[in-house]
Amino acid sequence: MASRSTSRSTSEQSARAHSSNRDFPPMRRSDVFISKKMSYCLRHNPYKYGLHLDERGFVDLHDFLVAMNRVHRFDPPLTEQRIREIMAHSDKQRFAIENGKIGALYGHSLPGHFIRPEAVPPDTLYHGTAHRFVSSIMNEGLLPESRQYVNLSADIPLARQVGLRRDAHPVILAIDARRAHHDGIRFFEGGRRVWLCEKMPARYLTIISDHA
Ligand code: HQG
Repeated sequence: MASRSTSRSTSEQSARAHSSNRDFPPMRRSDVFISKKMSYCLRHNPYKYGLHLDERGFVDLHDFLVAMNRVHRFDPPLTEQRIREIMAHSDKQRFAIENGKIGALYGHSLPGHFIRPEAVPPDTLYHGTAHRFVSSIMNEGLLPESRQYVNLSADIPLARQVGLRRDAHPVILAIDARRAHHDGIRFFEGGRRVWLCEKMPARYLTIISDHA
């Protein structure tokens, strides 16, 4: 009896000690949650994290992890391994880790233009958008709006996914990238499936899917 009573009292003490160390059990955040925080930091507001991006939009990975954990108090802490898992599971290549640095590959709204590798595009690219923007786009072309670059998709499913963010029945535009490139418009890599350009005049655009 005595030993059972001692044993129970020890486990109760241990449970109390545990609960006083941590009010809530650690919550493993979803890939999407972490990816959105990473995008916010690396595309839009590194200053909130006390970080400065280089001319390519990259920052030291160790500094990035320290800052992300400080601001968001991730528990368990965000690690390079978790970021690599998120990147590997993603449908889009939003981020890259190179030479101990991390950066977003597209989508920046910070002033200026981060340097992206210039490359020859495929013959046709795509852009998914909302019906309400189409007349303006067909007049003035695709503009970067709040981003550094216009975002183009390498395939129709991705363009549809992008357009669905703004319209349940998005309009898909095809871009004659071959002719645009031939005419001197510069294209930049935005990671797997994403291409970037500074603007895309309307003469290279064709509406290929419009379920209005
Ligand atoms: C539209 C997400 C009127 C354009 C997505 C778009 C993408 C015009 C909106 C990435 C226009 C800008 C970027 C003009 C362009 N008149 N509207 N002349 N020119 N527009 O969000 O391309 O998932 O800045 O059609 O998936 O939609 O976060 O660009 O509708 O890949 O990684 O102006 O952001 O990536 O919207 O999306 P956005 P976007 P993540």
